[in-house]
Amino acid sequence: MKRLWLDIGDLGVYTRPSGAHDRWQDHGMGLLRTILRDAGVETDMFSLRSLRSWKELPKRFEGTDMLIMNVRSYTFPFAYKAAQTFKQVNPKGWALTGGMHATVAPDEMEGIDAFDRICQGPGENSIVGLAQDPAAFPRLTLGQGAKTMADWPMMDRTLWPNPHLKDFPWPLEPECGWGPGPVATIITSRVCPWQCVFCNEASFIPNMGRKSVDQVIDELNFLDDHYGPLGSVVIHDSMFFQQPHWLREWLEKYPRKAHKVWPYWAAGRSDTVREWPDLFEALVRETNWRTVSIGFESGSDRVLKILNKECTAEDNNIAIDLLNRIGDDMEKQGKPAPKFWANIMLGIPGETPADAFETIRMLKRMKRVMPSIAYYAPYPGSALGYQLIAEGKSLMSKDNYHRYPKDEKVKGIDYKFYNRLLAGKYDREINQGLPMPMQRKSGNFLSWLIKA
Ligand code: B12
Ligand code: SF4
Repeated sequence: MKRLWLDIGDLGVYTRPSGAHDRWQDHGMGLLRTILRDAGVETDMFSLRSLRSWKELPKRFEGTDMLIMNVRSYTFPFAYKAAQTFKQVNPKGWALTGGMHATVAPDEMEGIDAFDRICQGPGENSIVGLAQDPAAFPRLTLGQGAKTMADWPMMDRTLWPNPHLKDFPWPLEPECGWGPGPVATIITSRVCPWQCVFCNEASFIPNMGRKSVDQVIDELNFLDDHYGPLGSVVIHDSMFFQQPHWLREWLEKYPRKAHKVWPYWAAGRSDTVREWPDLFEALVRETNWRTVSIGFESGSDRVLKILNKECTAEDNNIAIDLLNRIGDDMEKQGKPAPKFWANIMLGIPGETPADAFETIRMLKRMKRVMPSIAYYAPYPGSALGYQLIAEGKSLMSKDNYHRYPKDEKVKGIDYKFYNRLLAGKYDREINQGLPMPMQRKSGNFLSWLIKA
């Protein structure tokens, strides 16, 4: 059987200059292709991102018996179109799907006739059987995962698509402004235990053990030896700053055992930074946690409550002041200062203009920041997403999940106001609530609006 794993993402990302975040490789696909290869099940690989137009796709499917895809909600429209094309070329072929969208929106997946098998949940212990004998499974099937990430084989990154671009250090990844290239993206933990209503991934991703610190460092050293020298690391965990005992071991071993203390990007929460400030500061200073991604989301307590963020505006300010202080001190010592990657959401149902002004004030408080601002998007899987979909207020559909930064995502939200806000049109009102030094920062944040 000739099997093809189709990597899905925006067309053209691997053929023309594109945003770095559109170019990240897919760990789900890398892991499952490694497991398949180790079991002797061959798969070819092709990336939609290497196409310039959909017209080129049919010939890529010629002679293929099975199409396999990892479908997330934001790639669902592409998976849908690719499967239809596949069926036109190979009416008797199998289209095998799994991934996050299959897990959280099985009804939408089942509505697409071209998907022959839809696997919900993790796929580590199911993918081999499914790829060998799909007929033995019902159309909608529940996958089996590993108990702990320690059981994952080290992913073979040469199974990722090679974009063949001068600025793409395959099988490593290009730098994106967070640290020098080549970059190694890694995942050390799988599930964040909090329950923010726009995310709450713990309700749809089964809990699993974290990779050991040694395993993570060994993998980085291996990548450095074989494909390096590595420039920096991106830790793709939804929540890196959890489990203090693991973090303490990382603090103790990473500077000592890694070939180099590569600077890295990783995510935390403001309430736990406030709870474990010494651990946070030591990680920033001693392990080169150079880009600190925090889901601040909002500067307003009202909105943080709507989101069930379980962080307060005060937690946010304390985390900001702490990193500002660490940064000032490191700069004085001639060292590069850590920066925030500040995740911010606007256009949240129930948010007032006064709340949104508080959010921009919070951003201006950060001395060194790369804002990552998104208009709230109601994803299935999340509690708020499911609610808005049920109420008919979501503007995301199977044809436009994959939207662009300024796209409108929820009915009844005044996006004109938000576009004006990000263009700095309300700077006077915002600055009224701020001390002088913070007022100076430019109020134009439109270019920081990201796809969401
Ligand atoms: C890394 C990451 C990214 C990277 C993506 C890199 C890439 N090219 O894949 C970046 C930073 C670009 C990204 C962006 C976004 N992401 Co993201 N991301 C993640 C994250 C943290 C890890 C993904 C990962 O690699 N997981 C590990 C692998 C092993 O898991 P996996 O891919 O799901 O695969 C497993 C199963 O799904 C299954 N499986 C997968 N494929 C198949 C196929 C078959 C046949 C079978 C049987 C099984 C199977 O088996 C695998 C092993 O168990 C997840 C959260 C998480 N904890 O997973 C969020 C997550 C996937 N992202 C999400 C979202 C919403 C986004 C954003 C919209 C914004 C945001 N909230 O972050 C943007 C979208 C950008 C855009 N519009 O293009 C949601 C998706 C929700 C959904 N309903 O699809 C998640 C779950 C986070 C969350 N809780 O909100 N993301
Ligand atoms: S938004 Fe962040 S803190 Fe909240 S559940 Fe998701 S990953 Fe965890």
